[in-house]
Amino acid sequence: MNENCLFCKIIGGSIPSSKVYEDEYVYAFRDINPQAPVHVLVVPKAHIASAAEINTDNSVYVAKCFEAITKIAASEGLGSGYRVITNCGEDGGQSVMHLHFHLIGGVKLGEKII
Ligand code: DGP
Repeated sequence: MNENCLFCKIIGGSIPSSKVYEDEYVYAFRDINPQAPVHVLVVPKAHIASAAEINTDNSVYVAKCFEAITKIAASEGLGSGYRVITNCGEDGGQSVMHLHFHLIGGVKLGEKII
């Protein structure tokens, strides 16, 4: 928990969110500015600043995020496919410095990422 972190505050409930999924390791909620019919942010409950901070001590949270993504994709009706994105650092377009995975779907996405 980082008291200055927006997503830590959302996980802790002091900032409201539209929760989609929660377990011991993961919290998932709808993006405030959705880019597709389904746009869920999947967030580890541990404060990991970005993908650049993943290591052997915290990688269980990453695995749990992807286990959650499989469940959320099913519950959101994304059986025909979806995209998972993590922005990392300034050049990667990351605006909230707490690791998160964008789960995007509900529409046929283009083949290009950028
Ligand atoms: P990124 O640019 O990859 O760091 O993505 C951050 C995302 O977080 C962005 O798509 C908008 C979303 N976001 C920012 N503030 C809030 C918030 O207060 N609530 C929710 N639900 N989403 C937020």
